[in-house]
Amino acid sequence: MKKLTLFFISLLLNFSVSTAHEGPWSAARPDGHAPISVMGDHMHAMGEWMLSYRYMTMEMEGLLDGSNDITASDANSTYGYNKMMLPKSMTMDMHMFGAMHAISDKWTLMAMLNYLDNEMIMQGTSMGKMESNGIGDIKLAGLYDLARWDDGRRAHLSVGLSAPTGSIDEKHSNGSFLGYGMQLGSGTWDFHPAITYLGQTENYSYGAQLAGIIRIGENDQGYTLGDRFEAGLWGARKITESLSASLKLDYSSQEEVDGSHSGITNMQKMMSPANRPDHHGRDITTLGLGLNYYFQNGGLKGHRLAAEWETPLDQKVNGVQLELDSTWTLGWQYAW
Ligand SMILES: [Cu+2]
Repeated sequence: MKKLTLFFISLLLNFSVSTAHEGPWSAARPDGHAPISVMGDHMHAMGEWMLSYRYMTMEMEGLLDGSNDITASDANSTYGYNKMMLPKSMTMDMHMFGAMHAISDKWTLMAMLNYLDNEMIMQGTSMGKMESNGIGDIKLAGLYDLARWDDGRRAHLSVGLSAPTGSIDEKHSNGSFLGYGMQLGSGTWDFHPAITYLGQTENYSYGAQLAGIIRIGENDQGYTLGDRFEAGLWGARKITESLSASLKLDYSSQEEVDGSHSGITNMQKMMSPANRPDHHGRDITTLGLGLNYYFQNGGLKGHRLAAEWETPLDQKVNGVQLELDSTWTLGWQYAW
């Protein structure tokens, strides 16, 4: 792992000595798209369509109090939580379907629909698994071209809105409501602004994106998920005409939940942090290593496959929460 990280870092350092790009930014290369975990990274030329599918799986295990590892016994003695009811691990799987269409060279429209599948294992085996699955919040966005320079750089703005199509009424098999992290949507209409900057040279590319999620109002259950801010920075090296490798650094910060789910009882709140609004949201910095493959010839010409693995460099949670271990994103994209 250490060797691989050094390899990617040396690739990025090499960047400064590589030759300058001739002509404008181009999507027709493997790193013409950002690492697969980045959303809304690119625009299309007028009339183009793109379909995409991403599978994202997030693994969480062990408890954190702020940025410190703690045991279930620590959480019991500090916060009075029921040891058996504390979460032990969680897997969040997401199937993400996307479509893009450029109605002009200035505007690309984007639609995204997610299907989520969550599973949480508790410390005590008697409770069984907590599970939830179903569609998430549908998101529509418009990407607006801000600038394109002749030397391979460009920038665009994104304005998006998600609708509360994901359920916030998910329950455990015993009939009690599941905690905030196991619900499938935010329950609110959310505004998603973002700004993206991209650049290319002959063999390298890089990008930066600032993005936010701003919740509008309060949902039907009387709470609002925390607003979110994210800053991503990545670089990629074109290895062949079809393959590129990438390195990404990402920082995100999400606030705690405001209000309280009307179906979650005070007893539930006392037993587990998963049911407490103030024990949600975190600051996290991750490192991502990825590969993009772009089919240039044959029957699959124009198709893209990509994989990215992300792991935290640093994380600080609000209150007591599960620790994020790693995230894998696998994706397919096809534009015509
Ligand atoms: Cu696209």
